[in-house]
Amino acid sequence: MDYYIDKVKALQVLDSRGFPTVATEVSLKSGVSAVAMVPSGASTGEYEAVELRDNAQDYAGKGVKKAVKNVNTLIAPAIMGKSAFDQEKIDEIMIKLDGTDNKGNLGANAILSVSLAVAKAAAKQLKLPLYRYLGNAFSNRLPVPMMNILNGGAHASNNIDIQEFMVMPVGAKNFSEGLRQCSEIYKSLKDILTNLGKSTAVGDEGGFAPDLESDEQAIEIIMKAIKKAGYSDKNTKIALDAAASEWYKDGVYHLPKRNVDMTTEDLIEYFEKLCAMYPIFSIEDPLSENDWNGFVKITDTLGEKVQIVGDDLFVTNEKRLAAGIRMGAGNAVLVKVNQIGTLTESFRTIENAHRAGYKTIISHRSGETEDTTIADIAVAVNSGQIKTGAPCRAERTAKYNRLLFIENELKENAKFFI
Ligand code: 2PG
Ligand code: MG
Repeated sequence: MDYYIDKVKALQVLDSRGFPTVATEVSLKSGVSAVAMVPSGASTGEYEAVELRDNAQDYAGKGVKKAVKNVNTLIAPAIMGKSAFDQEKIDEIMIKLDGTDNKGNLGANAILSVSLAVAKAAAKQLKLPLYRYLGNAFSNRLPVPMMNILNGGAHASNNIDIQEFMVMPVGAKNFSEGLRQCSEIYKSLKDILTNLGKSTAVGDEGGFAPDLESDEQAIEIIMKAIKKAGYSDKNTKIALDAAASEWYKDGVYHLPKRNVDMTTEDLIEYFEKLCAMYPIFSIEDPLSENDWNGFVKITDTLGEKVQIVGDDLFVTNEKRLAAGIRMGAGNAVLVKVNQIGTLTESFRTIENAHRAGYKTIISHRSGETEDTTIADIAVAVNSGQIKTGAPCRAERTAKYNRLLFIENELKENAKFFI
């Protein structure tokens, strides 16, 4: 049959940090083929699926030749001749072939590259855009960007502890206007930093990474940038990713750049204070992936007004999300397909989140490629939010530009809300 998988070929390519990653091309009997590339994190969660690295001489141990070989010699024969429309079955075959809970044998990078490429090839075979193939007739909602414009933490070598400071154009009338709003704010932030004599060098996701007096000053400056660009706290909200797992050791939070120790309670108080001072819509990983009780507490305290997002906490994992839902930890989940390693499992997590009233934010990694699959996923599942970096690096704008194309295609059917 035309839609049977005929060829699976992986190779090592580069991500936006110059590190190797896996790219896989899946070809069908019809001659249709599609390529998918896998992203890679820096502040990775402890419970993420395994990203298989060679630990050999080249690329300082970061090569992915083993993962590439696993695709070409183990996964390829196992899925050859299968229908590309059988996404769940193909993902299941790879999960079984790997045989571990964390994809440690074949590598989540190997498995994901195939999982995504199969879906893309299937969509192409049907001559459907990927968001329509993965979604349905009502997948018409463009996501509100959570645009990272100032970086700290593990993503930058400045003195800021919070990893990501983002703006959200909640008052924009459509996606393209929202994107314009964020880009204008990004530009005015650059001007303000330049006038202050601060560095406008950027971090891994393209946000500026200046040295500042405090994390609060970062928000102050962003508020000024919002105003300078002609917007206000009514139409533009702030989102933070504290990435607090990076600070946590033996029950204490050590903020390395400010060199202060904090307890769970101190941190909750700190975020309460920030939320009282600034228009904060969302806080991601305000506490560690191992601080479940802290997550429950902060959700109790702030969750009515603020989106509390689990990234390292949930790692796009159905089981961890289920535990969070039971306990009332967080009210939203960050979805990163490479944290779990297949499309099927990612969609299951998204579905369960929506069913429990949790919001979903489809997200890039700090190490990215030109692959735009996450833009299509965001529309497919009507997620309403996407996190994909600053508008100054092509691996990030690739996703925004893909969304502009989708918006253009959907015309008056395109919706835009969280
Ligand atoms: C995060 C991500 C993406 P990384 O913590 O949310 O912004 O960073 O890919 O380094 O885990
Ligand atoms: Mg995060």
